[in-house]
Amino acid sequence: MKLDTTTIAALAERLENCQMQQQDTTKITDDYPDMDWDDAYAIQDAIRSRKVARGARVIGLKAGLTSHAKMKQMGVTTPVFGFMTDDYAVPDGGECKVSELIHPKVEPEIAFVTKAELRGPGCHIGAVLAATDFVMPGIEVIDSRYRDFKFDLKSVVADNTSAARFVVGGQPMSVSGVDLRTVGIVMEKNGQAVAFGAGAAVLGHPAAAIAMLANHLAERGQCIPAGSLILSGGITEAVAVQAGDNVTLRVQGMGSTSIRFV
Ligand code: 0L1
Ligand code: MG
Repeated sequence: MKLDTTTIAALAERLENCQMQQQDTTKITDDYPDMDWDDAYAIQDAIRSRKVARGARVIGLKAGLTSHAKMKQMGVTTPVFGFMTDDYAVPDGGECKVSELIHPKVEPEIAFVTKAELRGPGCHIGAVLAATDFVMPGIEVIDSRYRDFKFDLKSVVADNTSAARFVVGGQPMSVSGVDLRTVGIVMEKNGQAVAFGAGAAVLGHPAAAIAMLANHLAERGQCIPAGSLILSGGITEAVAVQAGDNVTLRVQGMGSTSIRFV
């Protein structure tokens, strides 16, 4: 690690304050160009501790930048991992207040719910499918705290991978009932299809993103507990939203989930 604990705590406070006060900031690597991956995840962990200390519950995990479309959109090459707390959850069909966010975008995702612990190293798609209780449609609302969504990978990891809100719903499906590579998705904004694709856009198979998360956590002595909700990453580029927009994600065989921006 290149940063001391005081700096890590200060950067966590800076980024979380931006989130809570809907203010953007420049990327933290501008100030700390030598920070490393451990520093970045340590800042994310410090943000998580601040939220938990205030009574928030961690209710989900996420993989981000798992599709070539997203990587190309953001100019990066590696997936990243983050967490979601209970106040990020929007009920299916519910409202998301844009005034609580900086510059939200939506991503169509496949959400996994596990029934058994997943522990790396060596976690693979087969282990993920065996440990999955069901999958369902999920829309992630991302909201980078960085000005104009301009960041590098370490900055975005520190910023908890832009996590802000999410909705899941539709018809939960067993993984034995669906080929997650060929499953089709359509995301609509105000009734118009704005993004469409298939599960294979996520690392060839969305379960690969969950396996990568388990292997990433193993390097840090952690695992994915049974009963976890995990967003596997955007299948397409993220789509900007504003107040008044209605977004629906339809996933083949799994129904739909939706969110309204007010
Ligand atoms: O969930 C995601 O794919 C987003 C990861 C962070 C990058 C971004 O803000 O677009
Ligand atoms: Mg995402």
